[in-house]
Amino acid sequence: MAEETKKSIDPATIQMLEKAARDGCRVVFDRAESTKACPIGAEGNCCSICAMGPCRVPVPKGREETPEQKKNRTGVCGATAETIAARNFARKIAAGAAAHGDHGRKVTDMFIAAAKGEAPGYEIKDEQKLLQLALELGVTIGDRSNNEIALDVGEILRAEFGKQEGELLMLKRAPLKRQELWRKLGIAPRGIDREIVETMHRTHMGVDQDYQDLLHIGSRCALADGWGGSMIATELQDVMFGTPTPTHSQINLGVMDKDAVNVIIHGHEPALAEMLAVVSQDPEMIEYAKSKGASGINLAGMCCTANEVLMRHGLPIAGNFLQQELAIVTGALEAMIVDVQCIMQGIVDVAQCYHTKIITTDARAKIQGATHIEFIEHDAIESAKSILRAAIDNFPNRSGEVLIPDVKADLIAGFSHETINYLLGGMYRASYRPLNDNIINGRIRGVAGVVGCNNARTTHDDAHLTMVKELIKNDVLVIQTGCSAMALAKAGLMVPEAAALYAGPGLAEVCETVGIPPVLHLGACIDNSRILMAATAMVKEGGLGDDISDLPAAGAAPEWMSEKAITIGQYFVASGVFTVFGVNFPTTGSKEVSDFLFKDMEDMYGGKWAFEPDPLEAARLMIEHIDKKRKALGIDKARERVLYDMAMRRELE
Ligand code: SF4
Ligand code: MSK
Repeated sequence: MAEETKKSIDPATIQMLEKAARDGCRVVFDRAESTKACPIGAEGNCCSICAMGPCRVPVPKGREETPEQKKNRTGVCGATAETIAARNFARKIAAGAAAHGDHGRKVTDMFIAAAKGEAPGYEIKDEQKLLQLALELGVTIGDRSNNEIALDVGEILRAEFGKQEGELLMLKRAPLKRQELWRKLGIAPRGIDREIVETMHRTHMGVDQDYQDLLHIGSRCALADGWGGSMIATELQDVMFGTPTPTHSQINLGVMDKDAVNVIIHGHEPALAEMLAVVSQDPEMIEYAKSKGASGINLAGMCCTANEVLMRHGLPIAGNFLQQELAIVTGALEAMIVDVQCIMQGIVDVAQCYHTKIITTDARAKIQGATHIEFIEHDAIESAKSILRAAIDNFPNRSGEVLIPDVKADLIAGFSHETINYLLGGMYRASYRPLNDNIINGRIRGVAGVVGCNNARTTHDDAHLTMVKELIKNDVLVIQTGCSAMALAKAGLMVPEAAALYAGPGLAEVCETVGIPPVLHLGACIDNSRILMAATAMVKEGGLGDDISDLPAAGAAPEWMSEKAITIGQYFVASGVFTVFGVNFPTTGSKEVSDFLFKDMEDMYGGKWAFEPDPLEAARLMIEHIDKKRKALGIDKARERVLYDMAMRRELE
């Protein structure tokens, strides 16, 4: 028991780890013990990009290195430890940008198909957002139909992926000062694919071998994700599936139902999940489930696909990244339906211990040993039904012990940046003014974006919870996405009542007045673009400087594991945000590269990286940065003076 407690702080996870051990089933936590991380690769000191290598260039431990020894510590081609670390880092950025970009491209293709009437079942759900996008992109509105407008919007945004020159259109959303800085530094991205391709080329053997230059083009590639691929995905998903509004739901393995056909949809893209949410309510499908002896169909999400359907349909979440195999261990999961990204190959082996069917649905993501049933967007309803039928057919195959942990929590999700606008300012004067005012008067000390994954090398969920509790205790409003948001939701911090229990007095007062939790769920990893938009809205509202880097704000990914997290971190830094990562950091093997990321980038971008595995210390760094920005804005005194008298309470209301 003590052993399992160290692996996770989540009681449902601990219970399922014990069951997996009883069942003789090996899961990710076991594999993390038997497969040790390579310390040389972890620090960025291994290069394997050509067949003269892999070359390992670690800093010698326990002895001072002479300049001569350092000079000779190179790969076979002569590449220095700095070049190797920077090249590895830039390649991670390119991979993350490619993942988000390809998601964005697929959404754009579907959006165009829906506008042409070639994807029945998908339609324009948020007309207002469509018209706003049309205005922004210069598309004629007049008396044209939504589909005609959407077709133009879709074509313009699809062209952003293959654009060869100029600048990405959505860069214009950033504060003017930020745009000018990107142009001056030569890091304003031209086209999404172009930046990814150029980064891959420049990091090929024998091309760009200046570590500063490599990190710089890495920034351009990352910006092509944050203000390009990810932002396009979020915008078009909102138009097609609806912009999220606050929604109540539940989270953790306890949302599974032992009497129903349990189906989990796992991955990142919402197209199939949206359709499954619809067809799982179809009386014909429910009857089919009953004909197999089940009480009905229970659909839940996992990882970011879960966030997508949670925000728009209130569908429950079964868990975050490290829980994907544990849902199978319950013995009650008929099918895990996966699309793309963050799907561990291990789920196929775990499924062999039980009766669960693993169904891959995307041509880009197949797994040996899984059943592949391709989801056809052009025939979405029938296609989703046939996938669901395969899950239902598996219900009679249940065998062995069924044990669903009696652990779940309530949560409120769906805080798009538009919703924050309405909630704070009211329907008739929607604005970020109240947020800015409460930051200026000191009730809210600042804002922190805490995002990212779980990592089997560190105690599951612990760093997320410890960091966020410390931040809100110090009156920092926390906004979240991805698996980090799920960690806080499971711990019960995403309900309005959490403000009185966990938040400092100023933040608690604002949350109680507005009726929001102290920790806001903004969506999936792709929706970190919503955080960029929220930060920009705060700048444009006035009173907190004229660039994102002036805001009393910080970012963190305390349990990151994915390359996408590095891309997100880099686009935050290049947008002016101080960003702290935990677990490990892939450049610590090179002092020069780390210094460039942890110090010099602040002079260039106004934002920089930090690495701090202790979540309390990381929170302290974030608060220190927020206080530094408050001082620079001249609003540090307001916070010292803040007293909650009746007049101020009335003014809040
Ligand atoms: Fe080694 Fe250079 Fe080849 Fe990298 S590119 S593997 S450092 S020889
Ligand atoms: S799902 S990228 S483990 S947050 Fe977006 Fe979670 Fe990280 Fe995947």
